[in-house]
Amino acid sequence: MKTNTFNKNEKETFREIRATIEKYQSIVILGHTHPDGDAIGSAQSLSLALKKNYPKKQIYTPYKEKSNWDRVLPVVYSDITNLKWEDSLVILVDCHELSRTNYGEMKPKTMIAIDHHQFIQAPSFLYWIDASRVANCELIYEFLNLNQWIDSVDIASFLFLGIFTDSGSFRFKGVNQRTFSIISKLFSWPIPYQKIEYRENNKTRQDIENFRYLLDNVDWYPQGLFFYYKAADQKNFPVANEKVFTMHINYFRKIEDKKIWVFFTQLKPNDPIRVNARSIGKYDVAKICLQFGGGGHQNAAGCTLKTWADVEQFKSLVEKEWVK
Ligand SMILES: [Mn+2]
Repeated sequence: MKTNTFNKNEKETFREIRATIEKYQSIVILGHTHPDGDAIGSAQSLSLALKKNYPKKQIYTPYKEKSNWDRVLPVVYSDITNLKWEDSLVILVDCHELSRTNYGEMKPKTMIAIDHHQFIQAPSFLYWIDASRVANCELIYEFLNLNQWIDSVDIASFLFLGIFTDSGSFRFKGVNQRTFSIISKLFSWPIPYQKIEYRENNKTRQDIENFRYLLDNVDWYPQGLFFYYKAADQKNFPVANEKVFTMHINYFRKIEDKKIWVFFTQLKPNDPIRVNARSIGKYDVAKICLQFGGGGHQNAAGCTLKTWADVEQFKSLVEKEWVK
């Protein structure tokens, strides 16, 4: 069992991480694809701290997707025209495999991972992975705090962003005394938390229409529910991406006492089927997603399936899990 303290091993790992950073002139910080508040917050806060403390190093935070969070906080989308991957250190944040980023084909010289997602196989490079943390920004906080690098409102705000969003506004499993102790320290800076909260919960009329479609098409069971969106559904209700549905996935947390709920989304014929699974308490969806090459957390995980026959197989595992 993990305790609520930042232990000696963690300190050692973070010293090693810092020593590795010091060896490299060019550093690329990458989060996972479809970056959320935690992936953005982790990369941006770390980047700000490294830029300030190592002004001669080149620190890159490249993205292939824009984030809505740039309306609230100063997200830097780095130009990587002159970046030489083969000479660079890549720091993976909020993920621990290069294939989870938008730069999977690159060949960096070295990699480090700081993550809070579960894994089956540990990375072959230096890493700190702690699945007991509700947000990766808690780990980035520990690293920056150990080095006394939290020295601006922007760094504090990006760290807050990750913890606030990944914890579902401090509601999810993994929120504890340590979380609030970190938040309390971050609040010594004038964090624009109301702007962050507004952006997190702001919805457009289209979002509500998408939610209506979702509710109309849910397959309800006593222990949970499934939602399917197939390529053929584009005719009746066209959508650009799976996010239009998954943004509403946490709504089902408190419907009766559903244990597990899963969205299956396929946008075009023959496209892979994206799986987004959520659960409460002891019901473990990461375990199932890991079997299909995906991953995540006990109560929030995802993977990709090739066919609707795989979906049936996935569902049968869910139906075993929710009666346990
Ligand atoms: Mn995260």
